[in-house]
Amino acid sequence: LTFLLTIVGCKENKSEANNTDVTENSKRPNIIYIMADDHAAQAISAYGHPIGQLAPTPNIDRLAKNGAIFKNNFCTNSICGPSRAVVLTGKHSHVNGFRMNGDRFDGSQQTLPKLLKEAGYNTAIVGKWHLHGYPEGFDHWNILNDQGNYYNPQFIKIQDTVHINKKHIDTTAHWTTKLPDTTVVKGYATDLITDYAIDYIDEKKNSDQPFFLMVHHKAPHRNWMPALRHVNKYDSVQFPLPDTYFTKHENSTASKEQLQTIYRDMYEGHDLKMTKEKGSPELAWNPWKTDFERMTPEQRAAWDKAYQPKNDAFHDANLSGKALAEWKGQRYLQEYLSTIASVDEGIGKILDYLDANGLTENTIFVYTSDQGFYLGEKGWFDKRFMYEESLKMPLLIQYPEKIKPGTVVEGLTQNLDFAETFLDFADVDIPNDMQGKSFAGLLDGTENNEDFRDAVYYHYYDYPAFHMVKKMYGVRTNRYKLIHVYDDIDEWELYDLQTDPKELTNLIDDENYDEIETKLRTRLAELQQQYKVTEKEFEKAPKQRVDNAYKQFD
Ligand code: SGN
Ligand code: CA
Repeated sequence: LTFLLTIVGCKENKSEANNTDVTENSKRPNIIYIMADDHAAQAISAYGHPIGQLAPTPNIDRLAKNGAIFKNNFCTNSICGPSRAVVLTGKHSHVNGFRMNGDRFDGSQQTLPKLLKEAGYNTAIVGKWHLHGYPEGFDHWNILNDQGNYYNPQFIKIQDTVHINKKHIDTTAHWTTKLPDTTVVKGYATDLITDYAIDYIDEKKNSDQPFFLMVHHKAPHRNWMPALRHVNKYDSVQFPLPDTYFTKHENSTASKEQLQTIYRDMYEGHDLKMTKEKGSPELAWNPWKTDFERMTPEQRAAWDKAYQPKNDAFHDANLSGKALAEWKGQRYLQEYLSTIASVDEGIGKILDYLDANGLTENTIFVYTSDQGFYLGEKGWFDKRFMYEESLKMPLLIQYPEKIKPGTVVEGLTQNLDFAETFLDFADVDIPNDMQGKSFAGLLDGTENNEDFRDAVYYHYYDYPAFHMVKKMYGVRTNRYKLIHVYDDIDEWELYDLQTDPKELTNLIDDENYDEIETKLRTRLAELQQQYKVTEKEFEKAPKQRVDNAYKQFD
């Protein structure tokens, strides 16, 4: 290991003993990294947004109370697989090679779990993987097949593939081409993943070896199916729809041309659980039947019993136009937030388990989401844009040994920094080729928020694809954001987050901002140089593909 580290180089050399001496291990912190899928900060009560206040997350909030809440944590590329690849490698998408969801993660490269494992940690992942291929660098894993399903999901365990790798399947194949004999487990995904996490901790709790456990929920990813115990949870709550719900997207072509508008693009059956007609449980537009057809007859009956009265009431109301669009926004929020209820309960269960077993003090407990999410702002769901709702990732960390209760981190941090921060806390050398920066100093109070970072770099590539959000890259500072949208258009957007936090006024042609624009362009170019961005990153998709995609998704 030392030899390897010398070759690749380290940002800061920790003592060699720390990497090899197992007696040191008992003092190293355990790391529990919990990442939800598409959990918006607006939907976590500790973040103070009105939606979160009406659908509180008391257990996630415990982390803010006992540890730290991050107010300016950003992803580098707002989409699932790429965010996960950044977390695993501490490198931007163009360096780790996973730019968009269809890509395949090169598991042979250096990753956080591999580094921790080499340094004496036991490593594990349970839940969503979504990087195609199978996890490497983990002693234990039990992952959802592809995106996973809420009810009776299919899991793939390490044992399955050890066997499979040798005998049956081509591990370079895409997930969906040939599934191994995986296990369909009866139950609800969020609860199962929580239980698997606790089983693993329970097994490791008396070991001398510290552990690193990644717990990746499917929830609250589309199609937002709550657990049966929560199907009526928010029926009588009126959530505030954002005042930008019907905005016209005056000066952003990408915003105009996206296909992620709640009242236009959501599937009435599959997503909004609307029925075809009064008195019938038959779902309206439901193109991917498998989410519902996999339920047992008992589960489905309980589900229909809960939804029938509210769906019948909807038919009676006979809504149209704006009222219908607003109703859909309400239904979406009810579904999304009641799906989160189980995630929050699961966090509570794990925290209680740690408390009861004396593990809390020496465990770094992280809660985050792979990116932000839209809860009706600008009329949208999903993510992908470089605007705040999608760019910001919630992040809360509890670590009693190093973090004072009630710490608020305002510095500009990123998922790019996670790997380095964990290595830092675990006292493992940080390789030079990682592109983030440990924010441990912001947590133990040895570093200033203002000095941590002045600007973050972003690049989204997944176009043409579902939701048709155009390719874009840009820079965000404390106050401003400059975005270049490219591919079938070439458009720049500039926002002043202080005067226009909802990013509705594109200032790119405003002369008063010329000087700021020039500075941002310079900073953007510097960041691209620092992160080793090459011309190759700005390739355009063939026009034919774009046209076909619009036909397919529209
Ligand atoms: C699915 C969803 C999309 C979502 C992508 C990516 N549709 O395709 O709405 O944007 O995943 O999400 S669904 O109806 O099939 O759920 S990601 O979090 O995996 O990147
Ligand atoms: Ca996601």
